[in-house]
Parts: sequence; structure tokens; C-alpha cells
Amino acid sequence: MNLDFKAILKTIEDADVITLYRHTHPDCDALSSQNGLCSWIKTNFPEKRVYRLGAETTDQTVYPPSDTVDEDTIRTSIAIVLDTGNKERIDDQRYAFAKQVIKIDHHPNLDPYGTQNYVCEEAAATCEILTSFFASCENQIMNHEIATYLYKGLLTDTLCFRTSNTTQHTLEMAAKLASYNLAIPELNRELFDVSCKTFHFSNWIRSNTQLFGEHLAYVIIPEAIQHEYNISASSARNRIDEIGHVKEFSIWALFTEKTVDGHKLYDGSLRSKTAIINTIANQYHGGGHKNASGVKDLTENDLQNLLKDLYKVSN
Ligand SMILES: [Mn+2]
Repeated sequence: MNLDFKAILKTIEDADVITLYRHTHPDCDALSSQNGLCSWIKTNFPEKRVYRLGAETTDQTVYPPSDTVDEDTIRTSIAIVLDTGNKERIDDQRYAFAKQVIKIDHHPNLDPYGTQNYVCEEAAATCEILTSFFASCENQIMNHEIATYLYKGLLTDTLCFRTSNTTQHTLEMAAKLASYNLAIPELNRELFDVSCKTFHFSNWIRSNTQLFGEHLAYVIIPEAIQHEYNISASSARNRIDEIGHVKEFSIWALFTEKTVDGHKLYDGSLRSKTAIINTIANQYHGGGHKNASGVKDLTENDLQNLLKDLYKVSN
């Protein structure tokens, strides 16, 4: 990993107050990198005041609730923003009041909003970058709790080391974390076992998947179905893997319907095996990684145009 972590260690050592941020609609990589870094700082620098900000949570697994922080405290702090490509996505825009902003991320660095930016697009997860950072620190302690957080982020962002950005380095970092006596089978179950209701919802997704041409698969989940299965739109989009990993599909997309001011709009998750789709997602209020992106607030017309654009790169 081509990052020099000396300056960030120095900045943390020099700070009295540190505020930690993650992206909106947080996934396990966002929450794990935030909680893992918090735990690492508290373990190694117990005199420092560290706060984790962010209003939203995930229902995939349990993380401690966020901290409550006033604006004056943020003004005295250095901000570290994790797993967040652009400033609009930072959950708690008061990060901008901080004395310094450090960005640690693995999304394309289109918005280098940090006063220090530690961005490695080749990393499969922000937790992979943090593992590298912690391993580079000779005098600091790692422990089971920190390793468990980071492993969760690594495992979920790579879908159990199956995504195209899983590399030798990813697996080396996972092995380092595993050396802290991780409960690997239990973590797998905690993160990936689904409820019976979700199992049936997965059947609905598979039964209602449509093809656009031969290699583009997509499914649109109406609001009524989200209600019927009692699943939030973001959790529904997280089931996108149900239609992935099919030999014939090179791109797959899952959209959730919502009603805004009486109009139907759609948010979507997009995945591909090799086609570059984030440049397309960028044109539809979205973005992300080369092979894993999201879009939002699409009209019916936008959705049809997006499918046409995806179809063009699906062969
Ligand atoms: Mn991530």
C-alpha cells in the first residue's frame, strides 16, 4: 500500500480532541473503520478525548451508539473522516468546523476535501487501509476488539473476499487481523446469516429479476413489496448480491421505489464483473467504485436511460 502514515500518526499524537466521521447510510466498513479507529486511539492514547459522530445506523449488525458532541468541542478537534468519498456524504456536516480534516478512504478521490488525504483506491475497504496504518505503528497496541471491528469492515466490503478488488494485500491484512484470535465462523454468521423473512424476500427478488439484453439483469422493488416484507429501502438494496454471481450476467442492478412529493422516484445499487460503471453512475446522482456503485432520485425516465447506458457496456 503506497501510503505514508507517519504524518497521520504525528497529527493524532499532537491532538487533544479527535472527532471521527463516517458516511450517510453507513455500511459495516464505515461503522467498523470509525469504531475501530476510536478503539485504537482510546487504547493507545487514553488521555485523548475521542468522539464518534453520525446519526444513522445499520441493521446488519450492532455497533455502539454515536457520541453527542457540541460545536465548541468540534472546533477544538481534528476531524478524521472515514470511508467517505465526497464531503456531501459526511454524516454530520459540522466536521467543517474542525481545526484540520483528515480523509481516510478507498473511493475514487474526486473530492480531496482533507487537509491530509489518505486515499488508496486499490484498497478493498477503508478497514484495509486502517489495518495497514496500525501495522505500520511500531509502538502502538492492537487488540482483539480493534481487530474484530476491522475484520467486519473487510469481510463485508469484499462480500467474504469475493469482490473484484480483493487482492493479496487484502488477504494479508485479513490474516494479520485473524492473528488476534478472531471468532471467524461466528463473525460470518453474525454478518451474513439472514432472517427467514429476508430469505423469502430474496426469493421475491430472484423471481422478479428481468433481463435487458442478455447480460444486464435488474429488478425494481415497489414500495408495496418493501412494506409487505417489512424491509427498509437501504436494506433491500443491500440484497443486490442475490442477483449477482450468475455466469450470464455481467452487470446487475437493484432499484427501490419511493414517493417524494407525490412522484415516484428510484434509488439503485449497481454491480458489474468488469465493466466500469461508476462513470455512468456519476451521471445519475450517484457514484462509487468501478464495479460497485449507487444512484439516487431517478425518475422513471432516468431509470430507463440508465438501463440503456448500462446495456451498452454489458457485453
Ligand atoms: Mn468502504
